[in-house]
Amino acid sequence: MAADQGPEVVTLGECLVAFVAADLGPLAGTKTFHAYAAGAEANVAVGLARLGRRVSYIGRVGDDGLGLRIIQALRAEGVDVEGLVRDGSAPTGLMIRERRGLGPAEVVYARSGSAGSRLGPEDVWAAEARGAFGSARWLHLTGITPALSPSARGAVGTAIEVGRSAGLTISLDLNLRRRLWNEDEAASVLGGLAERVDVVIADPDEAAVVTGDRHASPEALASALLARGPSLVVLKLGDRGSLALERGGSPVTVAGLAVPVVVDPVGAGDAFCAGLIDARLAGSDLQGALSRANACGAAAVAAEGDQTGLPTVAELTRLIADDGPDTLR
Ligand code: KDG
Repeated sequence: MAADQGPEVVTLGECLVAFVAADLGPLAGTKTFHAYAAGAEANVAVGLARLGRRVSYIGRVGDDGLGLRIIQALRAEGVDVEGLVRDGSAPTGLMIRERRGLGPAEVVYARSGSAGSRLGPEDVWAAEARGAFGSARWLHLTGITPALSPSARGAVGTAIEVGRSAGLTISLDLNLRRRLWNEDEAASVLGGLAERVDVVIADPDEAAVVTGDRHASPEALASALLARGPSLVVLKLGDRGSLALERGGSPVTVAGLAVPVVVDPVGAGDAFCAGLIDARLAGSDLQGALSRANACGAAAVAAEGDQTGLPTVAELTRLIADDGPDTLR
């Protein structure tokens, strides 16, 4: 693969089809769902592709219509899906979620034993053999994948080894999913992974699970995570924006963009990661990277589905400038 055409970013994980409630209200009474491609790392991949980055995605979907739907959706976004295998031995994983006007929305997974959970080290080695890591500068991982199965956890470890020897910057979004594993196991595995990557991204709740300090301030949480070994820790603070702490530096905070109507909050963190990675690849300082990341997160929650609102470069530029008209006509 020629370096100027190969991926700049590699990511891996489980792609799902998300059935998102069409209307607000409890799942028990929801009649209509809209289907979207989802999965944290796939969301990041699409976010980066919309920002003009070349991205390669490694994973498995079932050899079924839903798997095909995911492959077609990612391909249409320009994501390299050569490493997204159709595995005939298991179905594509599903996520069903309600939308609420008030209070947390319930998520139901149907992914145990899914094709995505069969991801393994061999999938990473195959991508490496195809040259996917050769041109790349960044590897993005999340804490969801190691929760899926022993083989998926192995794939994450292998990706870190391969990424490290290829000289990539490696980011890990802790993405704690309490429906996939218990907190003690998550804290131990995610804490171990945080020691092996360059950039750790988390929200305060996830950071507290790993550091064990539930009463610490965001600054103290970032500093405790930094002590684990990464050179940069970034905390997502929701509508308060974000905070970054680099080794040897002082905390940098950037306020979030006001979002008048939150249509669907899921996927904001992945959009944030896409903006952050894109900005760091472009050489942005922390202030600029957090602004870009915050704006991507805000854009994502203003539309239904994880990927619908991920901004293009032009949309992001208008959003950050915030001095244009209400309507473009
Ligand atoms: O961050 C969004 C993800 O939570 C969603 O797309 C599904 O990957 C997913 C998960 O495991 O929760």
